[in-house]
Amino acid sequence: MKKVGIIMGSDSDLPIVTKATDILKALEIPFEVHVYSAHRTPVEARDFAVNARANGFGAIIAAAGMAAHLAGAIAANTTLPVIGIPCKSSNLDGIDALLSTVQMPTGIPVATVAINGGANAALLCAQILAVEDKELAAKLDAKRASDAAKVLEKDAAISASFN
Ligand code: RP5
Repeated sequence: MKKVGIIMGSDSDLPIVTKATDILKALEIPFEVHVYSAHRTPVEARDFAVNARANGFGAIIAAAGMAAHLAGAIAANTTLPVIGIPCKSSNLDGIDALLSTVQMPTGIPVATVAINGGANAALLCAQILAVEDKELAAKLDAKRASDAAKVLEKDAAISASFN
């Protein structure tokens, strides 16, 4: 199976990235995690993206906060799918990172998830890889069913209290 590359702009983004790694581990998807910054280590960030396909990656998650150019800078250097996670790491509550990540120019797309949306970034990667992987698709179907069952349990509890 292709690997997922996870790049974060700073180790202070790790709590958000952990939401993604937890999902990837549960789905048994191989991944690598690195700290590369579009601003502080632009050469390393670029090199990772340029070599990612040859190095066995199938999708890349880029998590960054503030003036979050990391996902865009990665996407500029690969045609692998790039999922951007805007991180809430400033006194602008992540709106700065959201706009910096989502507002990409035509031709260089970044699939942007919600502010701090680490879990959905991993699930989106899984869904991309599952296009060509029936076993992974079955795991995703099972997770959806399990998640739905949990909601119905909550409905039953709430219904028992109020209805
Ligand atoms: C961004 O600046 C990082 O992705 C992080 O979210 C934010 C703050 O970085 P640190 O000052 O904590 O290293 O580039």
